[in-house]
Amino acid sequence: SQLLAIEGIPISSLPGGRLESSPLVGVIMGSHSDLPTMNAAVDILKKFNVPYEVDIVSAHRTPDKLVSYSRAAAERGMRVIIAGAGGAAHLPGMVASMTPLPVIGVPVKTSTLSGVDSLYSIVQMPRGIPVATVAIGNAQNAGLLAVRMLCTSRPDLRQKMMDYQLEMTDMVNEMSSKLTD
Ligand code: RP5
Repeated sequence: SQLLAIEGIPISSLPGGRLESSPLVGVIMGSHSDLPTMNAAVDILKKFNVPYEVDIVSAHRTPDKLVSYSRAAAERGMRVIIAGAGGAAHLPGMVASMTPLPVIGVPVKTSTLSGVDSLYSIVQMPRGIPVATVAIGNAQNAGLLAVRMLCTSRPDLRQKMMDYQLEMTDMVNEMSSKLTD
């Protein structure tokens, strides 16, 4: 397997990284520089105990890997792919063109155009090839959307999602009650 390092850590040794035998969700990104953004999706998958893998797949720098990864994903047992990219962000759309699985695109914020370039690249897909696009930099929502997709056939996950939503409600109510104290 490919040994990619992120700040000296091989990606294969990241929690839930390439060692996971049957990941349900693939979290991929165009560059190691996207990892700080994409970690929020990984955190959600960990919280919901969903098997996942993380990898770097660049539409431009590793085009052959893009093809092999996308074509193999469904047969490997994956159910959802989360793809983050910045700038000329072709990764999510190209993956979606080569797999029947749902693809969630995360537009990564860029320094030159603040991620508007990434957003437009990802959201403006042609008819026939959908990519579910989250807000700029919002990989947390990508993770949550992936879990919700899995919820359609997993009542246990659905329950966890409802608990998560209740937790948020409780948190807001608590903040609100502090304001009126
Ligand atoms: C895209 O180009 C990546 O997804 C990244 O967001 C952006 C910049 O990549 P680096 O130059 O930081 O590797 O392909």
